[in-house]
Amino acid sequence: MSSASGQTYSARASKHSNALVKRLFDIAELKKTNVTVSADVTSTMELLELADCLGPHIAVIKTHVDIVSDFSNDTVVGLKRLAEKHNFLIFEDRKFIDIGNTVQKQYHGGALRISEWAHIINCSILPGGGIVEALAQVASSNDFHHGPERGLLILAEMTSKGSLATGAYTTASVDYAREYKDFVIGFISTRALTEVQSDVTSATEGEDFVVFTTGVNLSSKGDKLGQQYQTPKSAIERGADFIIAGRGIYAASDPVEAVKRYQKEGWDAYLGRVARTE
Ligand code: 5BU
Repeated sequence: MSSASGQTYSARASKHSNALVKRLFDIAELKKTNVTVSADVTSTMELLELADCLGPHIAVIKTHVDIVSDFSNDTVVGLKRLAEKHNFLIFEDRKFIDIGNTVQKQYHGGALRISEWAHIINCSILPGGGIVEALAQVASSNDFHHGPERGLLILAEMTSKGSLATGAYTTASVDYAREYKDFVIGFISTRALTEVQSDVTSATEGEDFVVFTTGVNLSSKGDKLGQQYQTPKSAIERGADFIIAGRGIYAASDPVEAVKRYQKEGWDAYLGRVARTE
């Protein structure tokens, strides 16, 4: 596990050079939560209701706005208002995966205008480093200074059965993160990756990429379409800094009671990890 993983969120915030990561760690520490809820609901009303009732217990809301059937400016205005009210960040799980010229248009244009409201986005590095460069150009463009602070997570591993995001692909994800470390804030992965051995790059002093782990569920081992789950505790012990849970929270009979359980289990596991490293 990386040395950063053993430190508190506030220690990491105080040393980190990226303003968005500082803010993320500050939110975690202030609200005592490392939960990202994956709000995979299909209407604006459901999305905003979830964001409002779960807001006090989460650090980040993860969206798939392309599944929201009535997506409009109201969706964005509502989400931004609730992000301010409850102090959480917005992560659009769009998984960009195309040539640079196309992803630039997908990131800042179209019906979704993701760069105007999402703090965090993610991409696969299957197309090569050009995708990261292209997204970074949009994020730093003068045209978008009115938007939020922005950062990218590289999709380094996937939780679905038979995933091909392994081995050389995962190692290349770490290489690209290091190459574009001003814009890449971390990884979507099932574990900490800083000790991945690469022939191309090596960790720099104080390297601190944030690990978001999907496929987290307290009561299920997986679904019928290949999703594979681990518990919040296991995810944090393997190096997750933020646990991402969807159906385990929003499909529970009482989502607020559920998010509190994920919050407690995730936070206790984080405290345990930090205590073991002291
Ligand atoms: P679930 O309901 O907790 O299974 O939802 C998981 C969410 O995380 C869902 O939005 C997926 O699109 C997302 N996800 C994932 O499950 N596994 C991955 O490897 C990646 C994303 Br990347």
